[in-house]
Amino acid sequence: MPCRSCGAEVTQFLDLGLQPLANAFRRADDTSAEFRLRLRSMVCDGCKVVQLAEPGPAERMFHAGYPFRTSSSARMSAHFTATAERLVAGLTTPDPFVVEIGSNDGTMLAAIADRGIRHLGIDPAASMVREAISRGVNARVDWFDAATAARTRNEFGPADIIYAANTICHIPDLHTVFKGLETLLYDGGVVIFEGPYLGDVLRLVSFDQIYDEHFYLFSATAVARIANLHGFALVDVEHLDVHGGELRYTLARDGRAPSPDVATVIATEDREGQHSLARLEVFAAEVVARRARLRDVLVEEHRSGRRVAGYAATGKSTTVLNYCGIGPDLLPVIYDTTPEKQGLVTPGSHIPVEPFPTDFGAYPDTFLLFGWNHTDEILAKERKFIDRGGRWIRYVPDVRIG
Ligand code: DWN
Repeated sequence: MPCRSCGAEVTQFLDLGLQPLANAFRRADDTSAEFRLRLRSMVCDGCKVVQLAEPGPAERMFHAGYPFRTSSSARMSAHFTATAERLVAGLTTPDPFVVEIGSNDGTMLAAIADRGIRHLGIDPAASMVREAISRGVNARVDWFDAATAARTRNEFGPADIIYAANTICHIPDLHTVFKGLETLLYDGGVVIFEGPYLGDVLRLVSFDQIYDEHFYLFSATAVARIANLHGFALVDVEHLDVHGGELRYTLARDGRAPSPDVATVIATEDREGQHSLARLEVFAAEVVARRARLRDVLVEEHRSGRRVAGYAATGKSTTVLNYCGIGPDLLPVIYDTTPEKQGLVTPGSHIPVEPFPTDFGAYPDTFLLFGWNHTDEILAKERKFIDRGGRWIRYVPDVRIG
């Protein structure tokens, strides 16, 4: 099949089987059929981008009640406040305009709004747009595409910065995204976006980063090639230690010289053969082994009579639960802070999601840490559990219990 980004041939290297939509939490009594997508990871022979074989139904994935909120992590809230400060520092025109694609609950734009800078958040999740507006953010329910970009430019003028976090990799049709970027961006402006990094997924074997919403798994090599296809240049790249390892890409089309970091990261990716079938097939074999080890540890903990619960019903956990065949028999409950998920069951595996117990005595003996990308924040929060001898089952960067 052709690459969705450049049309060249793609090759499959991983098949996680039929998986439900990662954030399709549902009522326990909902017996309607669950949409399932065959999660197959491909690599493109042309632009090198890693992508899913087929996209999920966007309108079912990013609906009005989309349950993920950026502010569910204090660490991420701080990250986006710092990001806003970085963006503001880069503004040069007298009356700048900042656009965020996938603005979610307005965590990043709230800091821009506080400075009185013209801005617009665009997000298809109406519930999150309402939250953003309640924080004083100018946000609208919409998809970002060429038409939205044209309307936005007509209304506000060109954007100095177009920013997106964990959004561009969620959009299979990059052509309409780049047509929109081309239309909306001021000639001397920049596009800055960040998302899960292929290099970290391979290094950590964090296979749970692969799910319907993450249509692409970007790298500097792939983003540079995709940018060039659309008249942009990758002019900076920065590694971020958030969400399990991400890259932040800066694109421009004003002929500015790229940072040396771009060539450095691309050379590293080339040296590690990150886009080679040989390397990707090693990753696929490690995923199979990781599944077996995680199941073994969980079954053993269950057999020992110790009470086990999941920690954070992340989107990523849907892949772990369904690919590893973990259901309520092995994991009776997952605790999560998101009200929109509490009282529902997980996609496919149908494990109840509950608020964290207020009575510490109801805490389990062991947590299966689905929120591994927030480990520091979570361990600091759960000092009492740890001091009481509570154990953690982890599966990234390897399977261990302790
Ligand atoms: O790319 C995406 C990332 C940015 O966010 C989206 N496609 C969907 C989402 O992925 P995720 O759900 O895996 O994100 P997190 O931030 O790894 O997990 C969020 C979930 O974890 C929320 O339901 C809240 C929960 N959580 C918790 O219960 N206790 C999170 C923290 C930090 C906690 O202490």
